[in-house]
Amino acid sequence: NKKTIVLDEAAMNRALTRIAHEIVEKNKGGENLILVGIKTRGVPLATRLQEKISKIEGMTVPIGELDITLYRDDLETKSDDPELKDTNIDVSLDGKKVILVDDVLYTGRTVRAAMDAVMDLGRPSLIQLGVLIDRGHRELPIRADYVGKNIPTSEKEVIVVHLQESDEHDEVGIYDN
Ligand code: 3GP
Ligand code: 5GP
Ligand code: MG
Repeated sequence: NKKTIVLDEAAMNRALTRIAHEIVEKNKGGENLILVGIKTRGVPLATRLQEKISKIEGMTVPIGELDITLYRDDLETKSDDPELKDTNIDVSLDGKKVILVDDVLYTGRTVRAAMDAVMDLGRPSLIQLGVLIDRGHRELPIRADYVGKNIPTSEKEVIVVHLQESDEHDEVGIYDN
């Protein structure tokens, strides 16, 4: 179980700065945006993007949270449908541009569940997706609009995402199991 570091703190920060710029470029500013982080590590990433957009555009884009989990402990198995456990979104999504934020995009099933949850809450004008890492192996026709880094993994490899907020330092690594 060898580890290869693919993003260090500086590289992660640059990637998130770029994504913040891409978000405001694509959406012509920060108006009507809401960043929705998928728990757990999508939430601090959404907060960092909020801060960066605030520096770029001088406005605070609202943030929401979705808790979507697999109903099993075995993370190696990816065939179960993730389900919505909890929602924390205070603002109306009607007419909003919803930007889902997650750490790793893999099969796409979590994002599918997140889109269902968002659509149940209101009628957004559009939904976009930003992820820190796209590790491939999609099982649904889902892609990210904003990607920190594409890391083509084997099915056996696992991406480990450490964030300052939860893990004391910023680092993304690949572990081969
Ligand atoms: P996160 O909640 O901080 O995003 O899914 C629960 C946690 O397990 C996730 O953390 C994720 O980092 C980690 N994890 C590692 N490998 C996998 C995997 O293959 N599938 C899922 N669903 N989570 C994984
Ligand atoms: P998907 O539903 O696309 O298969 O998986 C996405 C979710 O599972 C993300 O929320 C992510 O946290 C987690 N995930 C899937 N694969 C990995 C991985 O290799 N590393 C980490 N850290 N998380 C993963
Ligand atoms: Mg996640």
